[in-house]
Amino acid sequence: MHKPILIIGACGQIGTELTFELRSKYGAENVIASDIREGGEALMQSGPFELLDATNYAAIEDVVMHYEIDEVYLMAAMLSATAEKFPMRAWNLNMNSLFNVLNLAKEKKISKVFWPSSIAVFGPNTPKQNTPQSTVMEPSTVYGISKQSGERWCEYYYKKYGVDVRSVRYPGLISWKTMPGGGTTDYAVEIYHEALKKGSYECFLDSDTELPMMYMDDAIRATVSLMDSPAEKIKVRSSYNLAGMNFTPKQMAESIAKHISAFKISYAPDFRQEIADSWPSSIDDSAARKEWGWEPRFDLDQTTQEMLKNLKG
Ligand code: AKB
Repeated sequence: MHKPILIIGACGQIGTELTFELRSKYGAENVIASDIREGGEALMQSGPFELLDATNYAAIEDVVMHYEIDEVYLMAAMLSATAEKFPMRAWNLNMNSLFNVLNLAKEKKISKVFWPSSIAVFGPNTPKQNTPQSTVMEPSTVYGISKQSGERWCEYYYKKYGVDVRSVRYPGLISWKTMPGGGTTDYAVEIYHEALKKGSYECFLDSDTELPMMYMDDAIRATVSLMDSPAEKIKVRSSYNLAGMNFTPKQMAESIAKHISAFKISYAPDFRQEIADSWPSSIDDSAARKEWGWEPRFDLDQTTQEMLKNLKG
């Protein structure tokens, strides 16, 4: 039997689907979902849930001791667009929550940690195409600075204290079960909802802004596979580059128009354009492929098909 798992930030876009996947793999009772607020009905009814503030060390420790938690997935974070509006709140949430979990592992109260990083660790001076695993980073957003710092701390805790922490740099994630909130790549989810509702979408990024993206099924499979891999295979203890597909809003609109022929897209770039312009267009994920066998399955057209089918219901 698998030892109990705690998911912090279980009601968000990734947390929701991760909770469902881990519950089906390890049994609902072995996966404790937690968040600062309650989530959707399906999630709340699928197994144990605790209200939990990721910045409160004592509260997390209580839950860990009570359920004899062995692994923590820390999914709570403030994303790029919101973090630009509330820099200190973003820094406090993104960093303190990470320290709380790393310190629990350092004190041997848990034995494994998953913490997500992001393509936001890269900045305007990073090579844009096929961005290498190790390269110039210099992130220019609050969120990116917190993720890059987090990566340094993960590696430090691994080297100094032997903490088994694992991480991937998620690209923009596309999913239908739970909406994303406060990200720069959110357009790639909103567009499907609006296409079905109104047949049109006004995009907050320019037509030719190419970004790395991934369908949620691939992201969850990558996460579970990294956590399942034997420790000696995990050579990167900051965070692994992870790639799915790359496309522009224009290409996404063309993919949707294959199903909804009258679909129209217009462009009204806002402050999020500058964030997107500072990020890579494509990612080299050869380290993840070589070291723990990562391989994406979904391309843009397959993603469009899945999104439209599931959102139609
Ligand atoms: C965001 O847009 O902030 C996130 C991310 C790329 O980490 N989706």
